[in-house]
Amino acid sequence: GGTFDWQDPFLLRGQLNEDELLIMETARAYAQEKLLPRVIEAYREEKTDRSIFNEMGELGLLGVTVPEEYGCAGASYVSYGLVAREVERVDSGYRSMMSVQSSLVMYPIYAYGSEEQRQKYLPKLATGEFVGCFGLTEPDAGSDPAGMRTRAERIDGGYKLTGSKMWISNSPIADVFVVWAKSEAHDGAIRGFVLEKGMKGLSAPKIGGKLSLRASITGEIVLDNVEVSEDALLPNVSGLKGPFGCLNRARYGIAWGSMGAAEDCWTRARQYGLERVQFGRPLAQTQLFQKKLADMQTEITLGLQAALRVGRLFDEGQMAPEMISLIKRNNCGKALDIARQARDMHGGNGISEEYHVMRHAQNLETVNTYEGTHDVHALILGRAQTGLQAFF
Ligand code: TGC
Ligand code: FAD
Repeated sequence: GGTFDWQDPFLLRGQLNEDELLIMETARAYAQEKLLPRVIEAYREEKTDRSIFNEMGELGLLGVTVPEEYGCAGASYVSYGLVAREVERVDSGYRSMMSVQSSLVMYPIYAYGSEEQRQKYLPKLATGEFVGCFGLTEPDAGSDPAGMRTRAERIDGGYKLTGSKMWISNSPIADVFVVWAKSEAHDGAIRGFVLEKGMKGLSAPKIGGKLSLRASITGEIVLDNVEVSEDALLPNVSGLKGPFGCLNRARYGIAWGSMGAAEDCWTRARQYGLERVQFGRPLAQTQLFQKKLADMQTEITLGLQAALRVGRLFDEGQMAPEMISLIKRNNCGKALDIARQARDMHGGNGISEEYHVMRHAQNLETVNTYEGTHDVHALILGRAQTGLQAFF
């Protein structure tokens, strides 16, 4: 017979190999010991701590799937997912900082870059000496990135970039900018460019007033006739499949990460219910409270098992993007529901920063929206099963 572990009903731990367990424990210890103690103030003050990149880099938590020859761990996609889960157990914004660096900056430089670009950027992005950002979204092109206006014009020896990007994680503190633009020299195809802080005409003003993801800095990218040489172009990809190849990886990580945030909400709600007494008994001894806990446990167990399955397929080279849409959409939507429930189960205390659940709920509003909204992923899955395009 088996034993039932309420926190790990399907014995997920037992499905991980030694390397995966080690990287998970490293990430968990770092997140709980170093990130958790500073998150309340970072969120309240809307302050992003740049040194988090250096700390994560030191532990090998940046670009974990990139090969060792570039200073990275060369680990599995399951390992990457486990890191995302542990970091987002503390805060979705911290996971954002990590996943943009890993999946949206290091991955495209590795997968689409020249050997010189790899050597120049990857080791420093791996240690956190460089911070990266990824510019796809624009003020008038979010769900529909094909509608972007940013242009690369051919000039002598290179390109001139013009346009603006909106809602870009890490951009105000970034050293390296992976930017997507329609390139006139390539028949208007979308191409990737690697820009560097300090280039003439390049700026990245911070977007203030966010009521979600406040520990992660977000900005614009303004390209005012930025001139770059030929070696800024990512040579080995053309078209939307370039940025989408990066998004597949980030979305996969978010499917794991959102479950980490949900687990934190669930276990905090359970603990609160055991301690809080009303009507002469613990809240956790009421049927409604237990039903909510059972629903949370069920959705988290299923969501994590699904993420692990897709991670294994990823590592076997069997990943299809629709699988990722399925788990990104499901896990983010369920995590948001769980965070809102946990907030409610804490009563008035639930709105206070010291109980953490309201912060998770606010963060998950962003997580459910970025990297393809909940509804955009429904349309991707709808198209895949009907063959009918419903976007436009
Ligand atoms: P569509 O016609 O479907 O495809 C155009 C080309 O792209 C290829 N493709 C993919 N390739 C690899 N992986 C995928 N997932 C792919 N999806 C599409 C496709 O094969 C085609 O290639 P080709 O060679 O035939 O040209 O494109 P569409 O314009 O109809 O797109 C529709 C839609 C809605 C699915 C898509 O545009 C979409 O996913 N929209 C959502 C946009 C989005 O996710 N933006 C994210 C911005 S980055 C971000 O949010 C970072 S936050 C991170 C953080 O802080 O953690
Ligand atoms: P819209 O596309 O305008 O969508 C608005 C609403 O309309 C949504 O509910 C959507 O589901 C719905 N909708 C859209 N199209 C359809 C349709 N065809 N049918 C039915 N409903 C539809 N982007 C980057 O490039 N890099 C980053 O680092 C980055 N970081 C971000 C960080 C934060 C904090 C936030 C909030 C966003 C970030 N984004 C980033 C942008 C993010 O990817 C976009 O916000 C997201 O893709 C949605 O685009 P939009 O905001 O333009 O919304």
